Amino acid sequence: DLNGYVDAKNHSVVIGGLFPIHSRTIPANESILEPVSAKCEGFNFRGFRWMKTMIHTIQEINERKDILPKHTLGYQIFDTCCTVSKAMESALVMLTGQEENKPNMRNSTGAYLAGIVGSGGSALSIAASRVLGLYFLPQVGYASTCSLLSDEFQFPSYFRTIASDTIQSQAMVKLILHFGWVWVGTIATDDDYGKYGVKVFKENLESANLCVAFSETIPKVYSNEKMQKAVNAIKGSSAKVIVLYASDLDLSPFVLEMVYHNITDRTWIASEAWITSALLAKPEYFPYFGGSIGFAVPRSDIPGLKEFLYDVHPSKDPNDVLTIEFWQTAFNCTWPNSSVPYNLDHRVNMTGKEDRLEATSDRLCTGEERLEDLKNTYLDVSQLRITNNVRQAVYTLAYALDELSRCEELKGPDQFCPYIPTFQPQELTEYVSSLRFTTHDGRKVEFDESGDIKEGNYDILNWQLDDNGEVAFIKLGEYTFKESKYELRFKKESPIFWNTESSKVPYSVCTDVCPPGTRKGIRHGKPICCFDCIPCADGHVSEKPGERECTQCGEDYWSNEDRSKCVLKEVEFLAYDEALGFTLVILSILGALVALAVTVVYVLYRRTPLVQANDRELSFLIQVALLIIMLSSLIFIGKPHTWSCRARQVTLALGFALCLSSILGKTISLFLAYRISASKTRFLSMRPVFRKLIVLLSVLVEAGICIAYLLMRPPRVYKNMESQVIKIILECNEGSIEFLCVVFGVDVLLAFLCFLSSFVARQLPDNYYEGKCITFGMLAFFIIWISFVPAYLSTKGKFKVAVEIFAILASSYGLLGCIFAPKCFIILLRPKRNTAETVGGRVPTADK
Ligand code: TCR
Repeated sequence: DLNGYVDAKNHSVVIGGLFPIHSRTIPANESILEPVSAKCEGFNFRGFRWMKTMIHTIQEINERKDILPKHTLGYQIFDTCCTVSKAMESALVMLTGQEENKPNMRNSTGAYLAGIVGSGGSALSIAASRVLGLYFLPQVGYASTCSLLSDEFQFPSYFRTIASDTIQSQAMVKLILHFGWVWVGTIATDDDYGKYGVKVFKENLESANLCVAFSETIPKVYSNEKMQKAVNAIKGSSAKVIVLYASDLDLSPFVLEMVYHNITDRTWIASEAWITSALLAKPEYFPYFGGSIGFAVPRSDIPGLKEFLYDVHPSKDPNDVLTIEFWQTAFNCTWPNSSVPYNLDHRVNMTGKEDRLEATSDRLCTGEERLEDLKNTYLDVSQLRITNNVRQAVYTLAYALDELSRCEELKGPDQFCPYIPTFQPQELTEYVSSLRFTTHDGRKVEFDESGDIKEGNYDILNWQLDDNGEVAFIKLGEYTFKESKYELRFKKESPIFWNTESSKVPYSVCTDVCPPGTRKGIRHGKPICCFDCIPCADGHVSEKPGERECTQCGEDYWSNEDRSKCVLKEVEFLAYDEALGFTLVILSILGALVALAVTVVYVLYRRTPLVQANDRELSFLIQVALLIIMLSSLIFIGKPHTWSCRARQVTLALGFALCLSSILGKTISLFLAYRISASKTRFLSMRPVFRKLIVLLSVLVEAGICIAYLLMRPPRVYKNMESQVIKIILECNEGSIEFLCVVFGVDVLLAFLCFLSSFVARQLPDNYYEGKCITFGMLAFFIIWISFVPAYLSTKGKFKVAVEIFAILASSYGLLGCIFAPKCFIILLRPKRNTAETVGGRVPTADK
């Protein structure tokens, strides 16, 4: 009791066909004990068209003189009702020739079964192919895309004129990458097509580092509980892009569910099975599914098919139950005297109740109904996609048979050649696997070792509303595959309709891309697309959005405020043009001028007793030394260079050495004078040459040490990065602290001697209080340099140098002030006191 068509009379070879002409079987009544073939319901216009196309193609082949000229093909077609059991049953019937339980490849009419076209859904093909594969009976699928069918060991004689879902799933991932989506949900029907399709899709998605937000199945048999699970997943997820792997027939309840829950603002990535489905592409569903994007088998035009399809009328054959049912369903009427029930529906609907539209339509069909007025999927030849695959599948078997029949022509009569109709099925399978032909529209058909089509392409379609308010499938581009080359190409000019509030490309992410300056932080137990954005640490940056790690800035660089860029560290030194530097420059120049002024005064009054007293030359030397010291502080200011680093300490040390040794020259003579005045001996008196010798000696020693210092461990410029992270402090590295101590040690020693000798001689009564002044000056000098040490050690950066300059200036001002200020005062303002008398007195100044 199988629905179907047979035209096998007078034909030596027959091609079997399996088509989903009904959508489902009617649940069996349990009281029946005897196994009977299930009845079907839900007339499927698309499947009916496919089947008609097969018949049309066979007729076309029979008419052609170039294919199988000596044979005519017959066909035997069964309705699978989209059910595995029906498909199995049909396959067995074809194999066994109905009643026999042993295959004889002969059908009931005695014609030889060459191969089978079909069947629709993957699950059915898989089931049928497991049986047919036992006998290597060639089976050519036109719509089954499950990746499992590529397995040549499980399905050795299965071929298909449609690409495997592996390719489609890859294409989907490419599409997702193209639009920059990261977070994608998947919904699949609970069958081989949906589950394997999503499996391959997920694998590809994950290897592209994208994530699956949720993965749900929609039940084949309506179950509210399972459906709600899927709906909740969609509602609760931030994924706005959802891949929907399902056949259109299984999708209707899901679509209604979307409408019921008013779930809009989602972009659906359609699988090939529903992207061009007339069942779903209705304007009333457009708010929910508009903007869907998917891959479709390329469209084709089949010459003569339209006329053939229109040539259908129930009055032609009263036994043709399918045509009668088609007519009844299409025109919503009952054909007179027919046993075909009208439009039954035993499905459990969404409310959970079984609603039987048992009643046949009251209206009787007249036979006058016009197909031209009908808007029906069956007659719509504008979207011949799978239909074209059916045609190619039939042609595949026909061409293979043709080559088989020509075997003798090709190989010569001596070779072993199979003959129609006595060939073995595996022989035809061989021919199919090496077959190669070009279709009427110029496409190449060739199978690879797993039986899949070798090259081809998909159309990328987008659901848009046309001017008539109908859903149109707008071609956005193509996805071509050939051997291992896959390419996604978009047409430039075609605008895409997006079903989003903004009508812009939807945004589907788990968490937003991390802005520059932050890095991705893993959330434990969450997919890699969900992360926290953690700000980079100081000195680390991330320049581009979405960076995984912050990179450390180079040595001379530091992060900017947003941590989005490395910027050159600020270079710090005591510059001339900043306030502090400038003040110090002024002070030192002023000091130098004062020293000069003193010299000028001394030169002008060089003949006065005061200047002459206690060695004029030494006074000049002191003034020169102070001048040098004052000016040497200038070397400390400004950007340090190697030369300035080397010059600064040495100049200072020499300056001090000169200054202090000259002072020492003076104080020693004072000291001696004091001793003399105390002991009344002139013995210890010192000649002026000796004093100068002291100076020379000290300066020479100091200079020697300095030269050794410069030669052995010279100071150099040093970029100090440790003391402050965001700044580079340019400073002078002293080279060797030991040397520096020695260098200044000499100065300290001199200073100490000066102090001691002047301290002893401070009581010496002279009118100009030379001893007291020097003692005082040396005290100031010591205080300044002693307090310098902690101040210097506790400051940082450029202020260190400033402290040093302060000490230098203060100490030299101190000396200048203490030693020369009182004298200049007398010279300039109290000239009366500047007389030999007063000077002379009891003071036996040892000079001259
Ligand atoms: N492969 C599906 C069935 C299917 C289909 C279709 C059914 C495909 N394309 C178009 C109806 C209309 C792709 C399967 O199950 O393998």
